[in-house]
Amino acid sequence: MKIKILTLFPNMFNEFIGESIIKRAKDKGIVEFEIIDFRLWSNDKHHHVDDTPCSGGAGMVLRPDILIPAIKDNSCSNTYKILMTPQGRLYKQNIAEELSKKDEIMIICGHYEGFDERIRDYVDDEISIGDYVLTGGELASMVLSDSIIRLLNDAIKKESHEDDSFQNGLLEYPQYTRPIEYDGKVVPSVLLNGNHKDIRRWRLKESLRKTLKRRPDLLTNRKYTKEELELLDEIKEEEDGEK
Ligand code: 6GU
Repeated sequence: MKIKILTLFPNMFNEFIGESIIKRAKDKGIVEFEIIDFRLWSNDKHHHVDDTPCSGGAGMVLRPDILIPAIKDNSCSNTYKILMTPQGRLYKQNIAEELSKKDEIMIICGHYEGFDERIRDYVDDEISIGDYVLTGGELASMVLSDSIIRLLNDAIKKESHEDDSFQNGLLEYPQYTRPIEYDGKVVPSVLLNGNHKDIRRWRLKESLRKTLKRRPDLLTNRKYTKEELELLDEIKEEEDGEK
């Protein structure tokens, strides 16, 4: 997959693409990055990219006559163009999965107060990473890239994302490692007895328990399996027993 990023702050990406799983994916040829400084599309003396809002108001607005040519010059019919904006659709794991199937994406990072509304007509998608305001789309574009790259074949071991939180619509089950006992707290015995059927059922149950407690909103439209319904009953009985 190719990821093109349009930004005014290309240096912000140096560490991001030079470390860890992202670097490994790049070295293995799973992903290719192109970081594009769209200030190069400004041809006035001071390389201005923004201007004051028409009819007044605070802040500066990114100019369409710079960003739109930069988008056009760096994309082809195959490029899925995404504008990072707090006004976009809210980013979720299912969108990461959708985007991970594309051959080429372009992520456009706005900065300052906003961009000229006409830019919207030149992109395929608008994405926000949450209900808060960032100073620019750069961090958000890294969030997108990271979550997409880890889904690409061979970027990480398949099993390590099959059980991820959200991948099956539930939060991930509790994880433990050695030592078996620490500060009087012990690893649940079911995880030590090597019975894979029991372990799988325990993990599903604890995923359900955690999701129910912390993120009940994730369960609103869930189509439960028969096993999940049984486990939910068990959880309810256990909680009632504790009261
Ligand atoms: Cl994509 N951009 C900015 N500037 N702020 C945000 C955002 C994006 N997503 C959430 N807040």
